[in-house]
Formats: sequence, structure tokens, C-alpha cells
Amino acid sequence: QIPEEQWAQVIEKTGAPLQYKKIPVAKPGPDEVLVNIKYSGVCHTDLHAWQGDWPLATKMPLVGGHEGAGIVVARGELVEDVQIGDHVGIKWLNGSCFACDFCQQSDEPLCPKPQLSGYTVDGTFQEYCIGKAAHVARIPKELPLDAVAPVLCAGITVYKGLKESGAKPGQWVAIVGAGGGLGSLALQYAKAMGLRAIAIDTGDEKKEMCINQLGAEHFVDFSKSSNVVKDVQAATPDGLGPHAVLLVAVNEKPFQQAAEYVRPRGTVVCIGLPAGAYLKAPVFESVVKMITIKGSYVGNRKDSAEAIDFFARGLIKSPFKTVGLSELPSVYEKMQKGEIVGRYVLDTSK
Ligand code: 8ID
Ligand code: ZN
Ligand code: ZN
Repeated sequence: QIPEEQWAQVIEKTGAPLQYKKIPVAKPGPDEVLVNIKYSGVCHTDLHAWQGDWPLATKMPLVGGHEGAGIVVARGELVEDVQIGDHVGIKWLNGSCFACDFCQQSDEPLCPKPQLSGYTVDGTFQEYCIGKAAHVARIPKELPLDAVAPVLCAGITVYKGLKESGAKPGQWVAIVGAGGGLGSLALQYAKAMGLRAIAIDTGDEKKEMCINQLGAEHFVDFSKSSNVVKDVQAATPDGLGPHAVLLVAVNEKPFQQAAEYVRPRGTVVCIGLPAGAYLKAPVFESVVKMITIKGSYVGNRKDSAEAIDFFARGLIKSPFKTVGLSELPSVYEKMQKGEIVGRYVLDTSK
């Protein structure tokens, strides 16, 4: 039984207090499914959207959220390969055109006309959410929907970023922002992919998690270290620095620092999206070290399926805390202060 109304966290105006209230349940269009979201992760992107940090407008009013795991309860008449009762995930890329040059090559995150969950279409901070059937992530029924939720953005994104880094098994990767949502999953994916990880973040709680729970071999505390560049390089056995750097911090400084400590021939992968930030690297060192600096943006449908498969095989065990959907404002408050260790997941029934 699908209700007429449901609880949602609604943004009426950029930066204005969230409204936790009842809104109508939407009806799926011909190529869409309606998903009863059970759990949704809270990504820092949701905070950027609420605050209007980026040079891309959101719809308004807006229901945020794009790490939603739930059960299909209705579908449009064109949908064939997703059944009612299937477990699926609503991810950042809610839909794409399937006709453009990028979609034709399964590079759908680069589609010029994408639908973005919790940004240009309503997202997963509600009990019932619409997704394009071709884009919902397939989740095997035996997987817990709370633990798999963070995989739907954080997991897919860092898995793709690690692939884009070109780092090979046995090589070193520095994860900058390792104690946050993307970072904590990045440590687990790195380990599962045979990479050796250096975690960079701050505080004893994040250090403990990175080293003891997530398999990082070194932790560099950026606020305690007097020389982050030296400390990161010293963490590799020959002192020449990591083969790859994954930047998932929400701060401009490390984006300007990574080129200094990455190994010659190494790759810096930019993933975090701090407001108004610029990349800066010394031309001389970049040239004579033959460095690659690139961006990486979520993942396509195949990357998504692979990232979920790593989780299904028990390789990704990242800590998360669960609170009710009604408590989203307090999660944003902690996130703003950098106090979240791992990920928060919202239970939409509370
Ligand atoms: O497709 C993409 N490119 C994509 C996908 C998903 C998310 C990009 N993102 C972006 C988000 O929009 C956000 O800008 O990645 C960024 C990280 O998202 P998150 O992991 O959800 O954020 P978080 O949980 O708040 O973690 C951020 C961590 O960075 C650390 C903080 O301590 C926190 O643990 N950090 C900061 I702030 N400054 C740092 C520094 N100088 C730092 N860590 C190391 N060095
Ligand atoms: Zn996200
Ligand atoms: Zn397209």
C-alpha cells in the first residue's frame, strides 16, 4: 500500500532551515520506478547543495539525498527489467539522456543533460523517491540496506577514483580526508584492490579508525604535522611518496599540496569539491616529476555494480552511525565542523 503522503526533509530556500514535513508521494513516469527508501547516507555533497556552494543551481524546493537504499514499490509501463519488490539504490546520477556522445560510451556521468538526485530532482531524504529504472543500482536481497547505502555514492566514487588513479596492487595511495565518508570507504576499497594506504586527516578518533579498523598503514595528522609533505613521503619505504593521491577533503589547501608529495610519474585524483577552490601546482616539479593531475566524478552503471559487488563479497566494512531522517540538521552540524567519523545513515521511518 503506497500512501498519498510521506515524511521528507525539504529545503525551501538555499541555506534556510530544513523543513521536516509531510509532502505528497510522487508517481513514477513511464521509464521510472518508485522506491520506498529505507536508509539514506548523508554525503557532504548534500551539505554543499543546501548551502549553495557550487556554480550549478539546485531545484527549489528541494529534497536532498543521493545514497538511498530501498525497495521498488511501483513502476512505469515501460519498465521491464526491474520488478516490484527488488532492492535498489538511488545514486547521484538519477538519470541521463542515453543519446549523447558520452552516454553512448557508458560515460554517463559526463552527460550534458543529467538528472541529479537531491540536486536537480528530489532525492532520498524522503520515504518514497523516484529513479530512472535504467539507472537504479541493483542490490542483492541478502545485503543490509543500511550498510550498503554509503556505497551508493561514497563507495562508487572512491572505487572509480582508485581505478582512475592507475595505481597497481602493491603500490601506495594517499587518501586525503581519510576519516570522512568517502575517505573511510576509500581505505577499504584500496585495501581490497591490493593497494597500500596512507591516511591523512585529523584527530585521534579518525586515526584509530583508519589504522585499526580500515587497514591504513600510516596516519598523517594534518593539523599536528609540521610538514605534511615530508611526513607523507616518509611514509613510503623509499621516501619518494605515494604513487597516487585521492583528494576527498573539503578544503582547498591539500589540493595545492598533493603535487608536492606525489611520487614522480604519480597521479593526483581530485574528488572533493570545496566551494570556490582552485587547483595549483608548481610547473617545474610537475614537469620534471611527470605528474598527472585529474578529476574523477562518481561512476557509471558498471562501476556502480562493481562497487556493490565488492561490498557483497564482504570486503568493504566501513563504520556508520544510524539516526532518524528527522535528525538530519544535527548531522549537517557535525559535518560542517568536520566531526563525523565515517558516515551517517538516516532511517527514513524515524
Ligand atoms: O564524484 C565526486 N567527485 C564526488 C562524489 C561524492 C562526494 C565528490 N564528493 C565530494 C563532496 O561533495 C565533498 O566535497 O567529496 C567531498 C567529501 O565528501 P564526504 O566524504 O562526504 O565529506 P566528509 O565526510 O565531511 O569528509 C571530509 C573529510 O575531510 C577532512 C575532514 O576532517 C573530513 O574527515 N579534511 C578536511 I575538511 N581538510 C583536510 C585536510 N587539509 C582534511 N583531511 C586532510 N587534510
Ligand atoms: Zn555523494
Ligand atoms: Zn547523455
